[in-house]
Amino acid sequence: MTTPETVILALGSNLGDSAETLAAAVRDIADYPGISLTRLSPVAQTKPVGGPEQPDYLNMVIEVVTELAPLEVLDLCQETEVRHHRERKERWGARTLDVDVIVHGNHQCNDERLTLPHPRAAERAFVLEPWLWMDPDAQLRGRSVAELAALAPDRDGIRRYEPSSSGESAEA
Ligand code: A4P
Ligand code: MG
Repeated sequence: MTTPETVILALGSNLGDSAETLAAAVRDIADYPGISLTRLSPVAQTKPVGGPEQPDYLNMVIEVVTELAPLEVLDLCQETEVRHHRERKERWGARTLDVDVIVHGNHQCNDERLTLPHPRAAERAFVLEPWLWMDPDAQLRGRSVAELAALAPDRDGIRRYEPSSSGESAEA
């Protein structure tokens, strides 16, 4: 155990009932021993970045405060993915749940299991936009998340998730 750190986690889902999966995953993480959930973002509906053709994602970020070490936080992210039936078939493929560690305090890490800060977060609006909605003053690698989000190539593919209007049947 060390001093408490502020940790940003990014959640994504594009298989199954993604809205329910995200809500349940946030509850699971908040219930985990040693974790205090401090903030959570609205949910974003996002166009897929990379990988094969696949459905839109729902993405969100949460802020937790914890004394758990970075690799312990990664373990809890991966346990949460498994609990929600994550299967790893292809990189960047569709998934019921992805939980990534974006930052863990000021830790920098290049372990074979964990890179911190997350190596692709700074260029991904599907992480940056919800983070900004949650915390307009957020910083990543010494730059404002607002500035990074404005530059992200996928920024036009992000909108607030509106449960009542996003179902396929609503498009008929
Ligand atoms: N790993 C290393 N560092 C980290 C970290 N900071 N957080 C390792 C989490 N995991 C980290 O991840 C692969 C390996 O990364 C793990 O074994 C872990 O030890 P994975 O979750 O098994 O596979 P993945 O998610 O398919 O790969 P990757 O490279 O992490 O993908 P990304 O970069 O997370 O991208 N488009 C939209 N709109 N929304 C999305 O959520 N997600 C992806 C996945 C692509 N396109 C997307 C979305
Ligand atoms: Mg991942």
